[in-house]
Amino acid sequence: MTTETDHGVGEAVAARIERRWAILSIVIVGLLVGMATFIGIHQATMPQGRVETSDPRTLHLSGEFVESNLGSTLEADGSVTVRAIGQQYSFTPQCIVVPAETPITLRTTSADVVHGLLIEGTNINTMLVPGYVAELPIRFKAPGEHVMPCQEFCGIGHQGMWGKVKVVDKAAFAKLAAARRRLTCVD
Ligand SMILES: [Cu+2]
Repeated sequence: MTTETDHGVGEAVAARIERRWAILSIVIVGLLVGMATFIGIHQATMPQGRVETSDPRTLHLSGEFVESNLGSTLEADGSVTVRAIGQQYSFTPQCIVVPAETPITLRTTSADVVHGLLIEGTNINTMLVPGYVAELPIRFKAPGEHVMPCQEFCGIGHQGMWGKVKVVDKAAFAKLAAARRRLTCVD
């Protein structure tokens, strides 16, 4: 049987535990708010690790994104660099040719508005922002074809903005690369 005093003691214990939990939850909320504030301020005040810019107004005149420099290149170390641009409403080159089982660096930018670049069946998915270079590493396991749609609404012709990636056998690519400096699969 509980007495009056027992009841009072129990109530005091319950109140103390309740207060402790209340303080703990306030501390947790405070900690999270503090973390979010710190991360937000830190990100806003620190420069990003690596930002590469390009001038969309002179893209076609000079620099690495001039038309004659677009497409795939076999580098001296055996890797491949692909340069492409997005513009309303196509990619240049329209069809990218790359070798399988090879480290590939994709370097892209936009000549006008924001576009998106997605290679179906891979984790390649980036935005092409005018003024900035988007660089991504890719590696294809096997030869095949992948569609490459623009995944960012970029205007009235957006739904027609598609490209293609053709992955060929490593030896076949080397043969193509021996004949031409910049490769594409556009006939
Ligand atoms: Cu687009």
